[in-house]
Amino acid sequence: MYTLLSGLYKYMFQRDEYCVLILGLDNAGKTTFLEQTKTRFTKNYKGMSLSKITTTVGLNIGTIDVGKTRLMFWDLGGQEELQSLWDKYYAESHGVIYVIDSTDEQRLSESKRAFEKMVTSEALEGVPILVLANKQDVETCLSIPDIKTAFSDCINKIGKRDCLTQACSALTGKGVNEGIEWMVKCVVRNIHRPPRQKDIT
Ligand SMILES: Nc1nc2c(ncn2[C@@H]2O[C@H](COP(=O)(O)OP(=O)(O)OP(=O)(O)O)[C@@H](O)[C@H]2O)c(=O)[nH]1
Ligand SMILES: [Mg+2]
Repeated sequence: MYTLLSGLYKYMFQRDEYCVLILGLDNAGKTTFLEQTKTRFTKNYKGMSLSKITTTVGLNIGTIDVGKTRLMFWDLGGQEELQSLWDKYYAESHGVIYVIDSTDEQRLSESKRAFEKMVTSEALEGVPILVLANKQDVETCLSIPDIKTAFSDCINKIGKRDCLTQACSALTGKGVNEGIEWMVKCVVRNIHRPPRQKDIT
């Protein structure tokens, strides 16, 4: 009887909550992506104008609900001196969204190094990673095959986990819904990192 009632309570009043980190070099478009995501997944959300977003010093937090799943985002600053703070959040996270600026060929190898360091961290073992090839609205940007080639020697390091590279424009919203829906599916089925349970408010 207790199990039945507690199951009913959970079904009615609780939501599974997952923490998702948004990482990548400064200027990649992480905060723009977060704002675009909140706008798309939250009814009547009136966020800041995307053109007013400035570099993140510290972190931005955002939450969206997709059905009975709640994603809590931590968007961390990507500047070099802030990257050393990323790993403080790894143990708590259920998923990572790694944002690449597809218009910045010069910094692609720097982005790859930061990605490699992140992906080989033990605290993130098995955690799904969504790689966003951002700024695809810019005509001259690198294509998905270009980016996959540049990151090809990371493949072994990714190991056995869900990983998807998605073309995206945080500015126009292209690829945002697809990326988020993929992440929801992955975190929900990842039995190694159980969700936090939160009462619906
Ligand atoms: N064309 C284009 N510009 C974008 C896109 N996403 C972000 N930007 C621009 O890129 C710049 C940096 O965006 P942010 O969202 O602040 O980048 P960030 O990754 O959060 O940077 P940090 O907070 O410094 O780590 C801004 O001028 C954005 O308008 C995109 O999809 N297309
Ligand atoms: Mg930012």
